[in-house]
Amino acid sequence: MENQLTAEEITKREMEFDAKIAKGIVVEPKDWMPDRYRKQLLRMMSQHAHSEVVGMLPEGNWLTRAPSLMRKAVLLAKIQDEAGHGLYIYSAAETLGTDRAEMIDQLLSGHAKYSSIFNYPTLNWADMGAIGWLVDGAAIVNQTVLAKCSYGPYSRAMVRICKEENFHNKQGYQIMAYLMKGTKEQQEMAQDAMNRFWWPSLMMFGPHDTNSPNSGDLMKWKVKLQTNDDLRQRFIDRTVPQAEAIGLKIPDPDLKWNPQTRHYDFGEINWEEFNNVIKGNGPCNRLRMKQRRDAHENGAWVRSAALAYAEKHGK
Ligand code: FAQ
Repeated sequence: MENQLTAEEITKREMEFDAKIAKGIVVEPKDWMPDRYRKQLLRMMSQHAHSEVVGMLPEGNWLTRAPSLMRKAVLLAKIQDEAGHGLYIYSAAETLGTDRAEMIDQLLSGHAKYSSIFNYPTLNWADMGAIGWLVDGAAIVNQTVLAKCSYGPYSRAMVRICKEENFHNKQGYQIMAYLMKGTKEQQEMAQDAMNRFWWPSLMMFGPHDTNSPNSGDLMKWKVKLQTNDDLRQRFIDRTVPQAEAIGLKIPDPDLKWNPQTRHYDFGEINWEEFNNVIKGNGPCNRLRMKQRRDAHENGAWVRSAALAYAEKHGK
């Protein structure tokens, strides 16, 4: 820890640390690291883990109303995967010295963030397609890069998570493609889901680079290898042709292929909406927190039974 070292020693260690990062050497839990690196990682990893867990709620809303047994089984498997992702990331975050219970307390007391996207309602079955395709699609674009980040436990968790997110992404796209081959009502349902989830999916990548206070540290230390805007662009470039292939329209009048840059130009995100959602005033923030707190209280007996079992069997 830094407080046991003199200022000179800290400077020397920080220079060694920066040189190690520059060489692409992966940082492991027992290695020395600057306090700020540890804090930034914890902030990002805890919000990521909370996102996976809160992210189960909008899809959980449709478990009892899936249109067939096969769709229900697939959705259930996907939601269980998200719970697993939360656990991998909480475990990886614990290697930085913060207990999982503490991170969960921060979430339940409203002090920790989770992704803005999960504060939007899921109003029709096509929303399950839009979440798998767009939300998991955005998560993959971000996480494929995070799988190469400088912190070993986080990068290794991302490798497995990305494999599972790929399956989620394909099942979501398949739901949308299936609906687009269906009746006029089904096509309208898919387009409605697209209209509501497109812009919030772009917001998942965070503020513009010029308004992103954490990017400087994170890029310097190779936690982030690409900026918020670069990843957002990459997501748009890969998603627009997928939408076109099944006949869905992107709800952005300014969206246009730019032959010079070889990227899509697109309209401005509603940052006022984004800021409101991350401040807790989105359409479902209060509901999500209530659902999470209720689930935590209702699960108390499971945690105490598991603890009693572990104590009895010396685990
Ligand atoms: N929502 O300085 P930056 C998933 C906050 S997983 C809420 O740019 P940073 C799987 C940010 O925390 C989705 N808050 O921040 C799934 C910071 O506030 P703070 C989650 C946001 O860290 C699918 C402030 O704004 N993925 O979907 C958001 O450099 C389906 C300033 O921002 C990850 O978490 C936002 N969208 O970049 C599950 C990936 N954007 O903390 C279920 C890991 C920004 O200083 C179903 N995280 N903020 O108070 C990251 O890559 C980064 O943390 C960013 C933000 C890109 C999210």
